Amino acid sequence: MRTEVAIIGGGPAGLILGQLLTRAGIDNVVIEKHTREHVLGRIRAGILEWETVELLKRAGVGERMARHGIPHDGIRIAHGDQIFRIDFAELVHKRVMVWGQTEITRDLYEARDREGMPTVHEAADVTLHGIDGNAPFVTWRKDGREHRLDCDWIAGCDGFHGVSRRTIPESIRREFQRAYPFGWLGILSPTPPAAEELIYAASDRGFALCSMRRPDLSRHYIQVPLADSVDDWPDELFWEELKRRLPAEVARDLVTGPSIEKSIAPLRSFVSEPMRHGRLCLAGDAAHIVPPTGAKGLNLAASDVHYLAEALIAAHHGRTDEIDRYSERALARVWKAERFSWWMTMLLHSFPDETPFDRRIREADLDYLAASRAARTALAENYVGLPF
Ligand code: FAS
Ligand code: PHB
Repeated sequence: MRTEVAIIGGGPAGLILGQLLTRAGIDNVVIEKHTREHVLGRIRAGILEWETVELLKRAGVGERMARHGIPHDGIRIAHGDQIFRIDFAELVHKRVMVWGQTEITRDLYEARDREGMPTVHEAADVTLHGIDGNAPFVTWRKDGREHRLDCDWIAGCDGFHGVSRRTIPESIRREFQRAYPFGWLGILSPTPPAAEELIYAASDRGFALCSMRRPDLSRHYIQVPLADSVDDWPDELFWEELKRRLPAEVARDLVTGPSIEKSIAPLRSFVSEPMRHGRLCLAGDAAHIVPPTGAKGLNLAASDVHYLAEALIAAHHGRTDEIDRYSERALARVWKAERFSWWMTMLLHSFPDETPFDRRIREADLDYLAASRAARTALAENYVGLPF
């Protein structure tokens, strides 16, 4: 088999890139480790920057989002019983869209089917070859035999645990990371949201987030110790703890119900540089991870593939200047999102080893945010997303 671009990974980064390339007339094959059902079963991101919304429209998957997505003009921040709003519309004249990653991935797969583009699922032992030369290729095992795909470029969109990043020689890779001493326990519940906008809560008992997917489907999170497992958190204990972390007026009206999904995700900040080596370019979680506090993970995957699609389209037409600057261009935006996600995480979470001084600094930061339009504007500018 031969194609122009081999895309490793059938998550949002790989599928959005596949759509952008297909619509530019560039052949591509997506090679995914799991079944489509497994990929669609993941409950991940929920907030889209408006640049991501526009990118999804360009990728041909904006129709259902336009009908069912919920535009939001702000978020609320709760600090104990105090609650204040970050008014995106008033401060930076922008908004975000509430539309789940699961829905995006579903639309992307259906669009790929309509375009008749090849997607390999259940590809085992995916291996990248020849990325330092001009004739790279990918091999994998499926149905008891080895397969080979020759290509011009490989897009490593296979997430944090994928094979692509590790194909770049260790001597070339520069990795930067910070692990956080807690995780997020998240539930999906067929209950109305806690409020009409997201509530990020910094309480003495730890962080909580009240989000949503639809008017009848809520997504809530609480910070938990890394040693916890989902079994430590039966639904009633989760709801009780969530209410204790919310302002009394919000807790009083919170509608509880059964969880239809429950999981714990660790939090880390991670960047691997460079995002290009020879004929391999990384995009999305394959190159970087942010703590979900800033709702940046999926949106960074979107800006990466926006830049990468432009670069591969230019290369298709004989120009390599764009691909030569892809890594630098993508990383400039990645690091600003890493900073914002780290700052939101430090601001809103309780740290086990926090000193009384650390705690007062955190409280002063929250008080400053509540009182300063300049501080709220800075948060709003980053939350709605810096320009691609
Ligand atoms: P993905 O990890 O989504 O996709 C990579 C794909 O590559 C997967 O389908 C995987 O099966 C496949 N793959 C892996 N190894 C392979 C191999 N060797 N060969 C072929 N395929 C391979 N972001 C937010 O903004 N908000 C959130 O609330 C949020 N919650 C999250 C919760 C969890 C548990 C996790 C892990 C992430 C969360 N994220 C969140 C971040 C998440 O949304 C990512 O940013 C987003 O999925 C990035 O998309 P991709 O880069 O496509 O990576
Ligand atoms: C979500 O709805 O899953 C969500 C929203 C905002 C975040 C993280 C997750 O910062």
